Amino acid sequence: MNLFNNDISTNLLPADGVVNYFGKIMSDAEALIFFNRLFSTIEWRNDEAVIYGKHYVTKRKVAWYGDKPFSYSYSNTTKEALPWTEELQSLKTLAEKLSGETYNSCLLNLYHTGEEGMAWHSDGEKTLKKHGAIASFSFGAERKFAFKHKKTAETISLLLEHGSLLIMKGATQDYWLHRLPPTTKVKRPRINLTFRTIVGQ
Ligand SMILES: O=C(O)CCC(=O)C(=O)O
Ligand SMILES: [Mn+2]
Repeated sequence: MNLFNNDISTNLLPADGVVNYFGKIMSDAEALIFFNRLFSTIEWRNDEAVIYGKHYVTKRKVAWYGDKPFSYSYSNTTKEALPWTEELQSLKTLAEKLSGETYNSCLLNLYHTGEEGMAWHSDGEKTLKKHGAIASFSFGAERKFAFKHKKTAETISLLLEHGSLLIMKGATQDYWLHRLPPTTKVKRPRINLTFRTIVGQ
């Protein structure tokens, strides 16, 4: 467990990728303003997936924004990016400044309670820049986040705090899965934003 590691230069992964946790990068009050604005201004939709021909609708809500109306396909569904809002534009600029990388799109998730989470996956879609950085902001309820190595099954966990930033880069998506485990302990909502780079559109 790596719950309290808050040194941004430390790679949380032992090998095969780079994950830096910046911790809280703004005050709790500022993070609450972002949470409230994102909650009310983002066009939240229930996520849909087609798995083995069966149509699923998740309780978790999602949204997809970007520089252009990029298409994003996963689990056999396609979404078209909406234009940046003021808050997304300023968070994109902040992520670019802190990480030294650029991003052109953002996937957002709204988890109403701890019972909503996200299963093991990696963000290695062909439409994403290979080995491009992913910048992940968290607002609202603090949740555990975990990485699992695809070959060794080694697991690394940390807490994603209100107003925090996590960067995943290099070969991380090739070798590691990540998930947001569900928990009955958390009763409050959380918003997550992952800034990404779409290529070839
Ligand atoms: O909610 C999170 O912290 C992670 C979300 C995630 O992994 C994703 O959107 O691909
Ligand atoms: Mn992901």
